[in-house]
Amino acid sequence: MTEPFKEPIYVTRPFLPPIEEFAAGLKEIWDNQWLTNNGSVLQRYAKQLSRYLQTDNVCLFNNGTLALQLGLQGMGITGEVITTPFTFVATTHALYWNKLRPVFVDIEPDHYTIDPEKVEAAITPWTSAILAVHVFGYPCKLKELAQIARRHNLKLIYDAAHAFGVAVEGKSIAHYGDMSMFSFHATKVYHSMEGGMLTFQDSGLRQTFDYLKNFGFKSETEVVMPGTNAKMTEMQALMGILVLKHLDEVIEKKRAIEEAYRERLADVPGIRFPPPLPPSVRYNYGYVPVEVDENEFGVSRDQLYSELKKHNIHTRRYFYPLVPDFACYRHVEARDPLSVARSVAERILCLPTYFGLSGDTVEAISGMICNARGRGR
Ligand code: T4K
Repeated sequence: MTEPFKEPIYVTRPFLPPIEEFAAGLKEIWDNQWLTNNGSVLQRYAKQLSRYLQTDNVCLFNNGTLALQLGLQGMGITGEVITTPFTFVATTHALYWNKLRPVFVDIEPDHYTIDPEKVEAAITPWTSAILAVHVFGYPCKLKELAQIARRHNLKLIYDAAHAFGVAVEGKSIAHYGDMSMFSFHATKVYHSMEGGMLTFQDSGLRQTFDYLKNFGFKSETEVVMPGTNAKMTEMQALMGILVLKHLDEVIEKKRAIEEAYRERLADVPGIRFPPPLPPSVRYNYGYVPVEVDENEFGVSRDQLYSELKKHNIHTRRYFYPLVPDFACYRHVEARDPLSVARSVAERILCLPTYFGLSGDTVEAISGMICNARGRGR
């Protein structure tokens, strides 16, 4: 039996820029004596993101969850929202905090994004929006969803928490749909420690989002709406600026890691990788999800997860359980059996991938996966 790793191997580790770069930025913040509330570093950061994404319609927040929650509020979404059960629970929480009713429909089996046919079948007179997720950074069925939204006069909102750096047909994924939310949490391929961003088509929304994240203040003496505090700090913005400088290297490293896993595990019965994305997609390689088929692999996904854990390899079962199976959402009436999502949630396992992960470690993890095969029989 192979020895466990001495240090834990996590599913991800944040990319950290050289500490000297961060220290130099801190000096500026110290000199300014300005830590938050739309400081100069944040303003510079917002401009850089606008340039990177080729849109002026960018609004920064202190995390992705509040960005999405306030985005839905600012857009005035009401009633029912058709959404995916195969996501991080924050997607649904953002609906809940707006008193919106989630209508869960199934996903497609290749890249786990919401199934457009199921979306169309679930529309009622109370539906006002579709909230789809580019899960693992895999683009949703963009054209089909846009057509459905247009046909039924619905807002199309993307939870793009995993999708910073992804582009489709030469355009950043931020340009699709009416609004997209990106998470800049430390665990993401691109991050600002904590952080979130909305991008949107209607530039009239900018003012509302700015009010909502700053208590609704219009001026020192005027509050125009019941906002909250969701402002990004100067230190978050500094980290965001520095990580952006290194993003291409980070993505390239993670691309090589995914390729190594795919090559090494290609012929292992019972381990399935999602099919390669079409050439029109520039991917960010944020996650390496595989499906474990117990019948072919000989041990279940959960057994493999535990076996790897014994070796100090901490894979994650993103996204299991499905959101509608959490206690706080079990009361939501199901209009769809969610059979694909249920089957994927039982089989999915995200393998470690991060900038500092060596090729030797990827090889060792793959070897341990191969060794685990059939052990449960
Ligand atoms: N929508 C979607 C689809 C999302 O996936 C998310 C967040 C959101 C919305 C909300 O966006 P934010 O409000 O978070 O901006 C993690 C993240 O906390 C969460 O941001 C992310 N999705 C989710 C998929 O993953 P956990 O509970 O798995 O995190 P945690 O703390 O277990 O971290 C995972 C591993 O990363 C750890 O085992 C070790 C490593 N790690 C983590 C941190 C924080 C580090 O090495 N260093 C670190 O600083 O949720």
